[in-house]
Amino acid sequence: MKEHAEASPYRVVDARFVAGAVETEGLLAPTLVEVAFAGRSNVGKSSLLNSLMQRHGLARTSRTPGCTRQLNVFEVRCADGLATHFVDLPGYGWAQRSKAERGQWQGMIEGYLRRRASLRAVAVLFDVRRGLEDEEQQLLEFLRGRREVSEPKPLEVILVATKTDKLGSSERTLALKGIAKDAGAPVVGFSAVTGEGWEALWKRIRGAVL
Ligand SMILES: Nc1nc2c(ncn2[C@@H]2O[C@H](COP(=O)(O)OP(=O)(O)OP(=O)(O)O)[C@@H](O)[C@H]2O)c(=O)[nH]1
Ligand SMILES: [Mg+2]
Repeated sequence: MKEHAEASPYRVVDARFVAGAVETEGLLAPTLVEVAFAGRSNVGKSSLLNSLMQRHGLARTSRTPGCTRQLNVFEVRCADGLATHFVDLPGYGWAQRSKAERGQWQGMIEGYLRRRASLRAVAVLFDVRRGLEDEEQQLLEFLRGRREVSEPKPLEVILVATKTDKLGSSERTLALKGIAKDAGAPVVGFSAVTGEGWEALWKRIRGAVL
């Protein structure tokens, strides 16, 4: 466990797997507000979740893209009483997937993002070395449409550049600045290896769910 996390008021006191579903209809009725984590396959969604929740191996990770094939819901509780659901979404853009499977993914994810009333924020993850590509732009466009119909609070979209440990510090700073400028929005740099961005991301999440 990371020292910074141990000392933080955001310290996670309980994190558990609640349920998995292959379609939105299979999900339990929401009992807590939710934050979903989306991004292409292999970008590091499940690793980031384990890091945020301070639990190794709770969300399954793999070097092989396409590891997470269903919506996985986790319940997280912090020392100060904050409770939320985190939803690990299957990754998109997995080249080996058939067209039918891609269509299925899109239907499932879009259905979830469109209809889930308890959804307060979506973290859109992308590799810091790639930035925002077509798929991310499409997802952001879709979320902008969804934002407008959210009540009572607009849906928060949190841009997260993952695997920042793969770049040297000056390259990393430049890349993050460039992406934020292009996106016209702040970007959280995150590394599941070093823990960089842990507190910054929790802050954004708490701002959306509280
Ligand atoms: N260096 C580095 N590697 C990472 C980081 N995060 C994830 N990885 C690696 O990237 C690979 C994919 O990570 P996952 O967390 O399984 O990715 P995912 O986005 O959940 O993938 P799918 O479930 O297939 O959509 C694994 O080999 C991880 O160890 C990071 O911050 N730094
Ligand atoms: Mg995964």
